[in-house]
Amino acid sequence: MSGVDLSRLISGIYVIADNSLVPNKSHLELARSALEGGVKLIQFRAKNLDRREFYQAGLSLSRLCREYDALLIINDDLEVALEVGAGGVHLGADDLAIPKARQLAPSLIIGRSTHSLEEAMDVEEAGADYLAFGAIFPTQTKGRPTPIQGIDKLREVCSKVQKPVVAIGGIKRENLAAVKQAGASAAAFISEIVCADSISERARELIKTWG
Ligand code: 3NM
Repeated sequence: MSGVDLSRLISGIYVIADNSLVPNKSHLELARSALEGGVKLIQFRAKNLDRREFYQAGLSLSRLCREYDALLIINDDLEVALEVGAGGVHLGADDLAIPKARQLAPSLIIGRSTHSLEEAMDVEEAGADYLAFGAIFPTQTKGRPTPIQGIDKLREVCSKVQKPVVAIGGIKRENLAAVKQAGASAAAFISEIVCADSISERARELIKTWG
């Protein structure tokens, strides 16, 4: 995406509002608490909603993120990202190819999940605005487990791609400093944030640890 300072937008603490581990909390509640804690980057991820529910929750999140001057990224669904006025879309390997996504939505920031150095380089070449690389550490959160990459692989990816790299998978307060030192632009969280007793307090701690 041209004319946008991606390294500023895709940086620091990247919260994935996904309530599959805490079904008693809504996506909106999760996002609001994270935003109150100072988070500026939210992804909306929901594998259990039908399209209408996904759209409606996305619209509420889009309004909320605007209030907090935060960037909203919609997982998987480019149409919903456009319809709700989100800032970006996050695609997986099974979703739209990046050139096609770019053609359909030139105004969106386009991110892509990657799980190897080769894939990360291909995705950059294909024109993604940022790439997520994982799983850095073991995680129980993702239904379909991805290979564990470790910090050394993360460092290698960060040194070989120019676009912002979002580290994902098993990231906690305790390992966040190592993730930053490896060169990641941002760190993405689900369980460490959504399972916290106080989400806003946890968000503040993570922001402080990131520095
Ligand atoms: N994607 P947690 S790992 C959604 O490797 C997701 O692509 C991953 O949750 C990948 O912070 C992951 O609780 C789960 O480990 C992230």
